[in-house]
Parts: sequence; structure tokens; C-alpha cells
Amino acid sequence: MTSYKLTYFNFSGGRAEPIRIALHAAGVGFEDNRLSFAEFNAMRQTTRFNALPVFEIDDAAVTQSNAICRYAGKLAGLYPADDLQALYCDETLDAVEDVSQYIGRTLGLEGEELRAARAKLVDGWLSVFVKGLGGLLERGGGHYFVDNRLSIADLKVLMLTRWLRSGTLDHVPRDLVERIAPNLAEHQSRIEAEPLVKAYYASRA
Ligand SMILES: N[C@@H](CCC(=O)N[C@@H](CS)C(=O)NCC(=O)O)C(=O)O
Repeated sequence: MTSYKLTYFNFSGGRAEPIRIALHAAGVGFEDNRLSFAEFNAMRQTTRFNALPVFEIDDAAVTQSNAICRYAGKLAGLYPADDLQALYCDETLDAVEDVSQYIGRTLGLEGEELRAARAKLVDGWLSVFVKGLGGLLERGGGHYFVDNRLSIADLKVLMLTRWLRSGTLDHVPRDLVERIAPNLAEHQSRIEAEPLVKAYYASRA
């Protein structure tokens, strides 16, 4: 039997959470290997690109969260079969990856440097991507990003909107998403209420 192991940080979000939800939905048993930041620092050099997540299928290690997410999405029936819808899905995943990189560059900054970097981010890339993602949701019909049904694109965006609205990112106004793309705020509540998403969190409780 194939064995699956997903290694990431021990929190409910970020690049691995859509993969965890999709694997759970697929009914695929996997080792959910959650590391502290100290544990990651100790093993960072052993990963292919010095980063997480890492997904192991038997003895083969794979990186790049969107690629892994597509794989898990296919197992769960959460990735479009139609080529155009798949393209739209990929566009959404990659947009979230891009904006995550911009946010990532401000993590670890402190004090005035952090404040200035976040102010620039809020007025710049965050506004651009929140607006753009709101537009992609509209293109999908307003409820889901693609295929008129739940897909990994919805799970991926959920992680971003949840993060932006959580108040944990200093100097990022919690109402930024509502102000720029209210449809994304509604999308967050809708996707959190999806039975498949609720079932995953119930399994974690
Ligand atoms: N494009 C990669 C980016 C991976 C990435 O940057 N992961 C972060 C955690 S979410 C990381 O491990 N960063 C290492 C570090 O900051 O030292 C992916 O999508 O998997």
C-alpha cells in the first residue's frame, strides 16, 4: 500500500492546509508530520529547496505546495477535469502563491521597518491581489472560483482570506478584504461552512 507523509508547520493554515483538507476528503490516510520552527531549522538543509511543505509518497519526496495540492485535489475530486476550468484553478493557486511570497518578505521584520514594509504592502501588492482574486471569484460565478463547485482553489484562497482577516498580521487592517473585495469575505464564510471543510476540522477537534 502507498504511504503518504506531509511535513509542515504545526498550525492550521498556510501552504499545507489545503493539502491536508483535500487528503482528508479523499479518504487517504497520511502521516501529518507537524514541526515546530526550531525543528524545521534543524532539518531545513535536508529539504530540496530549504522549505516546507514536503510530501513523501513512499520514499519519493516532492515539494511545491501547489503541485502537491493539485495531486491531492485530483485524489479528492476537488480539481477540475475540464482543461479551461483547470487553467482557471491553477491561475488562482498561483496568484495566492505570489501574494504569499510578498507577505513572506515582511515576516521577521520588526518595529518601524515592519510598519513601513506592511504599509507599502497594504497599499501595493495586497490591494492588487485581493482585488484580482475578487475578480477571479466573480468570473467563476461568485460562489466558487471554478467549476461551479468546491475545488482546491477555494481552499487555497480560504487560507489567505482567513490569514488577512485574522488580525495576526500586524499593520494589515482586518477589514482590508471587506473593503476591497467583499465577495472574498463572503466566500470565506461559505467555504468554512462546506461539509467537507467542517468534517476535516471536526476530525482535528
Ligand atoms: N513555492 C514554495 C514555497 C515554499 C515556502 O516558501 N515555504 C515556507 C513556509 S510556508 C518555508 O518553508 N520557508 C522557509 C524559510 O522561510 O526559511 C511552495 O509553494 O511550496
